[in-house]
Amino acid sequence: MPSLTYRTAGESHGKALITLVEGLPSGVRIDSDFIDGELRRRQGGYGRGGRQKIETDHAEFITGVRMGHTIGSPVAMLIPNKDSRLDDPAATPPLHRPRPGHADLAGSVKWLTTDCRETLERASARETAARVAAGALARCLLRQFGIDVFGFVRAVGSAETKMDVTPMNWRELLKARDASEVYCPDPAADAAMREFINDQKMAKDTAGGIVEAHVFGCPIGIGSCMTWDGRLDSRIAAAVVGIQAFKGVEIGLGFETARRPGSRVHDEIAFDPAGRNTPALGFARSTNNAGGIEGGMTNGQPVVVRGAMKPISTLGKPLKSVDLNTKESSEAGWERSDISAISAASVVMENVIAFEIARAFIEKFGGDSMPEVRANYENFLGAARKLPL
Ligand code: EPS
Repeated sequence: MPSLTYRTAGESHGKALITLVEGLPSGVRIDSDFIDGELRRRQGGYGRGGRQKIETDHAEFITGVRMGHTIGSPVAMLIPNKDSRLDDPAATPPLHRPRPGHADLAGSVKWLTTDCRETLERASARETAARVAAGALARCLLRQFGIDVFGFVRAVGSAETKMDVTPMNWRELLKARDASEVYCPDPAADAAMREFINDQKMAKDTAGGIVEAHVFGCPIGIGSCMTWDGRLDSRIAAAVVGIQAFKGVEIGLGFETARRPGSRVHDEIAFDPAGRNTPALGFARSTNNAGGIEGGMTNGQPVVVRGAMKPISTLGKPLKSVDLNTKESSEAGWERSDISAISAASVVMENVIAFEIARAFIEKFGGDSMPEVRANYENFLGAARKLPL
């Protein structure tokens, strides 16, 4: 059984972004409104630059879908770039002064050019639209098994929400998040975050932040402790730190686990027969410090992930740099950019995590068609409920 995978292609100001998803079973109903809704959310947020006023991202299905559902063949999606001008040298002039923090310097040297544009066009976070399309497509499958993902902005600069997210309150929080320009469901924190972003704008500076995602409804046992790259936490960490500008990832209590004794870290196990028919099979925890993953496998509790995004590296008041042609000291180049893309980053993280969940789900329950996947899923849960066999 081939695993579920995706690749992307496309430059920021090229013709289009492309996503190729392989390994989906036939019979996944495509919810185009949902996928485009996620693309629209990725375009939004407080502190974005001018580009998002130009684009109206939409994923066009080129292959793999017939009459609104997958047919088992590779799925290619195309997101056209309206601001397409890569072959026009006047509209995309060379950039010789690398921005500290961006891919400009390392990429130019690596590909033996002094024009940073050759690298920045692909390094740009515009590519995350293609990843969101992949994740949102995977969610069309996950939602058929009651698996949902909720992402939001936890912190921007010193502004942070202490809000608890639970299986009971997340749908309410989702409404509050969608009413917030920063994508933070806590109105007081939302105001403080906007203020921090405004301050950076005034100072011609930029802002990063911390985003958080919760995955609800995962059955026990997806992922594996048997191989390092089969561990779900290892894959999630790679997917999150693989997002442009992400510098750190935490699962559950994360780095805080290192500061506490074991008795204040590990989540005690109870059994509640009333929960026997849920994906957690009745195994209950009063805390979820593990963030839903033990031994690289889901344990039936929500999967909880945080990612740290550094501030955007294009500064209105540029940092010192060096001209790659003359080697003389100079200010870094400036390109149209965002003051903060943290809200968009929450959408990207939520969707790349969803894809990793779907990949592990398909590894455990995969089949050629959705009825086969459904049968495998029900069969496993039925056997697990009967333990000891
Ligand atoms: C982005 C598109 C880009 C940037 C940003 C994210 O558009 P443009 O370069 O045309 O203004 O706004 O990219 C970066 C942060 C970056 O470092 O390149 C998008 O669609 O998300």
